[in-house]
Amino acid sequence: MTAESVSPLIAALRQAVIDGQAKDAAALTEQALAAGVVPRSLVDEALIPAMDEAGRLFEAGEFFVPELLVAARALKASQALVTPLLAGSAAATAGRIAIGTVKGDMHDIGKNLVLALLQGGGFDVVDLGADVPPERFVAAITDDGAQMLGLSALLTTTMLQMKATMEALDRAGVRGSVKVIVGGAPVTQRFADEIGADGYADNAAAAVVLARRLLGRPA
Ligand code: B1M
Repeated sequence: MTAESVSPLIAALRQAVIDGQAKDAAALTEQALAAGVVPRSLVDEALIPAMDEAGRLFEAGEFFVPELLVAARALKASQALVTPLLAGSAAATAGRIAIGTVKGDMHDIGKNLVLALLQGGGFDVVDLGADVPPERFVAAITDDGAQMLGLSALLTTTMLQMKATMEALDRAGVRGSVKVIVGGAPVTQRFADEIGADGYADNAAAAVVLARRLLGRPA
């Protein structure tokens, strides 16, 4: 298969996600994978651009929450097929990381991508899910043995919960025993510095590099 023959598949997958056609998205993902498309390019060239376009349509008043929800469902139908391939078969020896989207925030697509690539990078990853309260992040250290926490936020309102989580770690006396990385569309390096996080990554691949560096693992 040539690049010319697979690009219509990628374009069709992108459109199926925007249109919220979950069955089509799954079928096109299978076809693209069978045609030899690298799983990571499906994410970078179809899934992320599709959600960007859905967000643009939402901002333009052409999409409303129901359209975003069906687009997210279609994306997840594709993501379910791609994620195991992203995760690969690397042995989980690089360290234990607990990751979640902060309290009040239901966006979990980006968090799930970060999780998949961390797993692919050999980390043992505990998925805390979405809408995770600060106390649950604390418990991930005391009960689950996490050496690193990953906090994701997609809303300018909920990113403040990252600060609340840092404060909860301080109060519980566990801040010194864990590294904290943060990310998500509204989050910046400057914000990460302000709240005292150990690191910020603006995409999933960068999060893996950052986690390796902070946990002292070879790049
Ligand atoms: Co909402 N939403 N949403 N939404 N949504 C945004 C985020 C928004 C920008 C849309 C817009 O207005 N253009 C806007 C936020 C505005 C703001 O705060 N500035 C918004 C809004 C307003 C809302 C609601 C308030 C809408 C409403 O109800 N009126 C509501 C809030 C609900 C809540 O959380 N309490 C809401 C709801 C939803 C849905 C549930 C419908 C759905 C989410 C479904 C789901 O996730 N299960 C949804 C969606 C899909 C979006 C958009 C369209 C797409 C988000 C996404 O998945 N992107 C989004 C617009 C946009 O971003 N273009 C939007 C793809 C994903 C791969 O990217 O998550 O950025 P992202 O992750 C990247 C990086 O950021 C980074 O790596 C990832 C991969 O490279 N990263 C990390 C992420 N986490 C990281 C952690 C790390 C490191 C890197 O370390 C730990």
